[in-house]
Amino acid sequence: RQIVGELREAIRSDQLVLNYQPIVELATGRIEGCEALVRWNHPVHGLIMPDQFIPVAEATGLIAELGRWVLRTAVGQLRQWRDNPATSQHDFSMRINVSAADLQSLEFVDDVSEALAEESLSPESLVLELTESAIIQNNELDRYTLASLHRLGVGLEIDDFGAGYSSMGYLRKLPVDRVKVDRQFVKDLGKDPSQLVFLAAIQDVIRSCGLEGVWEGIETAEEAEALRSIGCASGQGYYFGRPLPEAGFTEQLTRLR
Ligand code: G
Ligand code: G
Ligand code: MN
Ligand code: NA
Repeated sequence: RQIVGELREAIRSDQLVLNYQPIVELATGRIEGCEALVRWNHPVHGLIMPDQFIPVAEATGLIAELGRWVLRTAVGQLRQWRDNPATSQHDFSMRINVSAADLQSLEFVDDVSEALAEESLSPESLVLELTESAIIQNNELDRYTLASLHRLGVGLEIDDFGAGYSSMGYLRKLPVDRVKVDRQFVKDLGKDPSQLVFLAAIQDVIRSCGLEGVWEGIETAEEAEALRSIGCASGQGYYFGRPLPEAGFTEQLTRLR
C-alpha cells in the first residue's frame, strides 16, 4: 500500500533514474542504439530494480505517469548526446520499454509525438520495445495505437521474443520492424554449441518476415562472433556494456570516439 504513494512521490521528485545499455551492430561494433532501463533510487532502501516496482505501477495506474517520465527523460537525454561535441558523432536511436497499459492509453501516440517534437528529434530516433504479452492481447485499441505509432514513424520492436507462450503468426501481421530475441537462447549457446543451428533457424524466421533481429544477453566474444557468423545484425549484452547511469554511458561514448 505504502509503496504506491512512495512511487507516485518518486516520479515527481526525481528519485527515478535511467540507465543506458548499448545495442551494437555485430559486423562493425558500431553503437546503433541504447536501451533506457529505469531504476528507483529510494531514499531509504537504496537502488530498486524495475521488476520490483513496474508491476506495482501497472497494477495501480501509475504506469502512465511513469511511462511519460521515461519517455521525456530518455528523449531529452538523446538530445543532449546529439548536442554534446564529445558524443555527437554517434548516430544511434533511443529504445524505451513500453508497457501494455501504454498501448491502451488514447494519449500515448500524442505523448510520443510531442516529446520528439520538443527535442527536434525525428521519429526514427526512437524505438519502442513492446513485450510479447503486451502485443498478444491484440485488442482493437492496441492495434489502432500500433498502427498510429507506425504511421508516425517511430521504430517498433517486439521484446523478449520466445520467452513466453510464443505464437509466430503475429510476426507477419503486426506493424513492427524489429524483434529482440530473449536472452535464454544465447545463454544456452554456451552449454551446447549445436544450439547455434537453432538460433540460425530463429534468425531465418525473423528475416523471412522482413524484420531485423536483435540478440540480447551476449556476455562473451565467442557468443558475439557465433551470432555474427550466422548473419545476426544486432546485439546487446554485458560483453558490449552493462546498463550504466548517464555519466558512465557518456564516458563510454566519448572513449569510442
Ligand atoms: O533493468 P533490468 O535490467 O532489470 O530490467 C528488467 C525489465 O524491467 C526489463 O526487461 C523491462 O521489461 C523492464 N523495464 C525496465 N525499464 C523499464 C521502463 O522504463 N518501463 C517499463 N515499462 N519497463 C521497464
Ligand atoms: O527489456 P529487456 O528484457 O530487454 O531488458 C534487458 C534486461 O536484460 C535488463 O534487465 C538488463 O539488465 C538485462 N541484461 C542486459 N544484458 C544482459 C546480459 O548480457 N546478461 C544478462 N544476464 N542480463 C542482461
Ligand atoms: Mn527491453
Ligand atoms: Na528482453
